[in-house]
Amino acid sequence: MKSLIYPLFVFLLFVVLAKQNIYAEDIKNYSLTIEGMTCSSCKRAIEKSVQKMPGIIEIKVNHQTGKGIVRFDAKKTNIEKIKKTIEGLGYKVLKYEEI
Ligand SMILES: [Cu+2]
Repeated sequence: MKSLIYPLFVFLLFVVLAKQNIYAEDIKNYSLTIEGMTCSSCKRAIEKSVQKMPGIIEIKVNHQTGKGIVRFDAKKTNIEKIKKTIEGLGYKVLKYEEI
């Protein structure tokens, strides 16, 4: 019985590491250029709505520059869905680019 513990441990460690690796490959970062933000309420509205979407890890936007960065799990969402959410609030996504 004792001789089984070590191989089992190695196997489980391998499974965990393999899963993390796959996970890391699915994480995408995009830069955003958004038109229409005029104040910090606009910034908060966008960040709050996008953050609620499944698969979003982080979103940060700047209402002064109109720029933003979003980080998400590509298995759960995509940039088009994020764009739709932002545009559903009344802003326009002029440009997005994977970084
Ligand atoms: Cu505003």
